Amino acid sequence: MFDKRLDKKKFKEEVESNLKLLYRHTIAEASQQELFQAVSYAVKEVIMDDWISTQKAVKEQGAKTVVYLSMEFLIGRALGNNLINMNSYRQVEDCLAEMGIDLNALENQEPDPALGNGGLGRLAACFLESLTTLGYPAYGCGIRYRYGMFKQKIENGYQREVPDDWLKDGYPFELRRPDFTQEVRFGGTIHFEKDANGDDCFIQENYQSVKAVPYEIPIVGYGNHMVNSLCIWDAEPIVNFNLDSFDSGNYHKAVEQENIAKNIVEVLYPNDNHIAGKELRLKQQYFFISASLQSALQKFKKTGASIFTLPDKVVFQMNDTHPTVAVAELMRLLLDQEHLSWEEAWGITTKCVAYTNHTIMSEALEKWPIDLFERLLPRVYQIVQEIDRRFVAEVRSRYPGNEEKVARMAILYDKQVRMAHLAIVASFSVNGVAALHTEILKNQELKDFYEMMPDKFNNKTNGVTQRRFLMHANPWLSDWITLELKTTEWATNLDLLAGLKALVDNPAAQSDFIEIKKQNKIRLAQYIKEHNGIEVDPESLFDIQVKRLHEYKRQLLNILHVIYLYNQIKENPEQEVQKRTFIFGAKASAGYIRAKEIIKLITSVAEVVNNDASIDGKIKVVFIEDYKVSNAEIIFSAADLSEQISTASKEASGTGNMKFMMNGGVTIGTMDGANVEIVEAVGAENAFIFGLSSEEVIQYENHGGYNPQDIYNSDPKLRQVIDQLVDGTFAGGDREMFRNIYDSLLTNKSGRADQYFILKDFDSYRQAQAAAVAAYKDKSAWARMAMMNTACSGKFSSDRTIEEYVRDIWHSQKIQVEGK
Ligand code: T68
Repeated sequence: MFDKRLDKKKFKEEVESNLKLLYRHTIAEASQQELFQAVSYAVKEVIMDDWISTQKAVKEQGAKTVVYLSMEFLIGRALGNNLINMNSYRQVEDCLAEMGIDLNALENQEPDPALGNGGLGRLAACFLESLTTLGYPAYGCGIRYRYGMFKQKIENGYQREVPDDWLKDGYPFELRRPDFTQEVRFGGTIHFEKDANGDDCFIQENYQSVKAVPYEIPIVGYGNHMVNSLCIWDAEPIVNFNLDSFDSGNYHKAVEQENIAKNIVEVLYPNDNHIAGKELRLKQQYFFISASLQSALQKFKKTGASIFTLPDKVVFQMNDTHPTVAVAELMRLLLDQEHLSWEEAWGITTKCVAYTNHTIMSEALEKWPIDLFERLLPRVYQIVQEIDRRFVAEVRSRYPGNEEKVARMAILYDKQVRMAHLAIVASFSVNGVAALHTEILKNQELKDFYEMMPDKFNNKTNGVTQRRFLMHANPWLSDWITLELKTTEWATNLDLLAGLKALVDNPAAQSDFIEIKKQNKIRLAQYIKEHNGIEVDPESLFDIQVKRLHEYKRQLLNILHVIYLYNQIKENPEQEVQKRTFIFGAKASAGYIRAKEIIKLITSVAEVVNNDASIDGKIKVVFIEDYKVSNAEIIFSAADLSEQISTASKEASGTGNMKFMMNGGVTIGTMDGANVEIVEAVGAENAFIFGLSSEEVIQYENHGGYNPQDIYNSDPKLRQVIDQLVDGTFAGGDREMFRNIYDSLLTNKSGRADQYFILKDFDSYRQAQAAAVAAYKDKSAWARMAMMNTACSGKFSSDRTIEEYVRDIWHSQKIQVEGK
């Protein structure tokens, strides 16, 4: 049932009135962007009612609120998804069509808010959507970056970063809330004095401060009238910019304050799984955490409840260590503003904060130099010192004489603040994001902590929302599922997809499934033609790897295998081969040179392969520019093969793997992250698994690696591929262009040779690829496999993940919202 408030006549009037109000235009005069804005405001108008009712219901029902603290929320476009969740997509689509407006074209006018890097930020967005759909009061707290993740342009095969000016036309779904402004202070000096009541009181002087102004974005639940909020903080100068001032001292001060504020929220750091350790980043962290916690405490205090009941009403979930300064900031507010004792404040804090770990990559472990931390956050640092002092005393009493353990576990060590240790010590829950990842945390990375406090540790395997990644991304498959299952209930109960298992051997169902996949491949082929100017054949096997570019994710293994295939085809021109299209999409962090070299290699191989008439188009290689949430939705649904080929033990979970699976993509992958659970759910016969296990990788790593030269010497076809990196084949004769990549595989000039076991896994990958292609020949068997993947993907809904967080960590309650 569509939302009655989006009645066609009313909706049309609303759009017309918005166009007039915003632009003094009629429908005929309006540009596509203006139409997008007017339609979005018309939708927002309806959302507002539910937003207000939700606020009221939360207050009245007094349920516990989940506050999800995250530096990143990769929310993607809102218009289409809001309509899906309001059960009104088709209704509005028809209504607009009658007005001569194409909803799909309007959706493409929306900026794709890229306030995140990759999996971690997208997970936060899926979680907010699931929390809302399931009826739990929650809000996300983050940063309103002026520029989000950069836009990627490929020029001459190289990545160029272009600023993402997502706010340039105005973002219709946000709401500025100046009434809830907070002040955040940096630096200065502190001392304590007695106040009028004789209480100790901390005085901070000569500090810099900025105003934190919240903007709220509605998060619309599916079919339940619930609307939670994502609150993102903007920074503004605290002094008023007085242009009439002739006092140049004031003028400069005002400009300076303006710049300090502007800088903080200027741009998202474009690194995933890597920490640059810049002062501005710590400023961003403290800025949004201090604002969020002050605001949460104010809201709580308005209810009049005793501060000691805070843990019954709020839980702060820290999305990785980036928000971990929350531990000390909450202590500061409880000590200095609420005047609690240390024990009282610690008692509350440790019942309110929980921590999710997303990586074991050592370069992603956040550590701040103490001098920087202390200079920027003097009072917070004092508190961290005291937390560390008490914790170290506890470790010493538990493990007398074991100073090595103390050194390994301390929060402050080697002139650094170890944020993960601070998070673990204070949190009542520490979770990994897939079963294998959590085991590695417990047995390797965080072993000391697990031994000392085993009860805190738990696993929460990631999930993704089927409303965006199936219903919105793949309307054809969604309609078919609804038809076959005779219900739309799978929208909120993805386990129902298991009902499709009954159809996997049914020839008619198989051919429907194949036809839907083909339509999605045609849609992607059109996108590729339009955006990359490359013609690809929708009849070919679509083999897709889309994710951030990182050495551990091994896009290099994939492209080396493509080179191998190319060589084979050239050597055996008569041999029948399966036509294949290898599709890549990946952004590299701006400063990650090796990752950028790998992009150049992929685009260079594409250039040669796609233009070699002698191979008769048997393989094509496409690098999709600017991989982002909006084109991801088109990409996942079009895959035959889903590449999940990280070095085992390195990918904490992965979530793209789940999006492909839901859409009937078959995994070719290693036993890493959530792939393990995907294979467990779908059966090993419905996936192509290869490579070293995580135990084997860890074994090798503990013994200094392995010798790739042995493999290079014993596998002539692989050797040919590696040699082609430096014989100019893919570099127009330039032998140096890919020298660094070559060296990284064979020598240990920069660290361990072949650190990510590419040569070691190559043969096994080649075999898995061959097996996949052989399986693809049998259309019916392949359709069965693909359908099994969709049918078994129920577990990977973020609804399941959220229910587990609620059951084991948050203990929050659902609320009811009355729709108008
Ligand atoms: C990802 N992490 C994991 N990090 O790599 C992925 N890092 O396996 C997992 O599925 C996903 O988190 C969700 O749990 C990231 O995406 C970052 O983006 C990041 C950002 C800043 C600093 C460090």
